[in-house]
Amino acid sequence: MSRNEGSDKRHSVIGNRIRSGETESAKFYSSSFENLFKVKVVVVGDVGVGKTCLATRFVKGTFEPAYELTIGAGFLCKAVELPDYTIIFQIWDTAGQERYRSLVSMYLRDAKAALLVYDVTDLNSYINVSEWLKQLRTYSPEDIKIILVAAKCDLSSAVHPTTANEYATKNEMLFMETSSKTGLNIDKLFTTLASIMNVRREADTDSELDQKKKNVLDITNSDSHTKQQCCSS
Ligand SMILES: Nc1nc2c(ncn2[C@@H]2O[C@H](COP(=O)(O)OP(=O)(O)O)[C@@H](O)[C@H]2O)c(=O)[nH]1
Ligand SMILES: [Mg+2]
Repeated sequence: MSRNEGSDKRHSVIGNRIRSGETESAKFYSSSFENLFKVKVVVVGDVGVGKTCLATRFVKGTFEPAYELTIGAGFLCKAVELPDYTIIFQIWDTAGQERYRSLVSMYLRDAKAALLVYDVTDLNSYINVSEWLKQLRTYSPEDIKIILVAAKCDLSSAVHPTTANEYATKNEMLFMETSSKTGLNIDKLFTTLASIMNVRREADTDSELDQKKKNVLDITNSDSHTKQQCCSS
């Protein structure tokens, strides 16, 4: 039985909502926040590569093909439970258009992880990966974890996965083939991210724990705000 299992009967994280049951969620989290970590993930890549579908597929478990263009950025939250701790992913789904590039760099500043997405049917979106990587390396923290994500793998590919995998390795990224339509590797993408995050090492001091507690409570209290920001709702 995992450490959090007993508590899950009263509280569960569903989509962008942290639900509380018999007791107030603040009380619950103040007793168990040591095992709860918030990780900001930024999703970048050209417009139309499937960023919004990917975030939505992971958080809501659905594929809604006719997405509107993302304006600026919006975020969704979902928890991933590992044996010893739980990570709450705050997933920032950004707009891929050129005019939002400077805005994207703002979101990168305190990102702990990034998903750099290209569309396997669109060679141009793969060619542009190097531009996105440049932006990531310029504006995000040095120790950011990046996964190169091949999206729409249910369709025939214009980019050989071996080529993309080699590029990823050379540039210190992981590589994963996904499909938001079929669900291929969507959960695995985030459990992989969770397993490489080094959250324990980052939260050693009391002040960091205090900040983390505050962050968790912020999420707990900001459900309506979160909903407004979600591009897909
Ligand atoms: N076949 C297929 N189409 C997808 C997939 N993911 C997204 N799409 C389609 O690609 C288009 C753009 O997706 P969207 O998530 O809005 O791209 P974004 O601009 O990067 O956020 C939409 O028409 C989606 O239906 C996928 O995994 N498979
Ligand atoms: Mg979008």
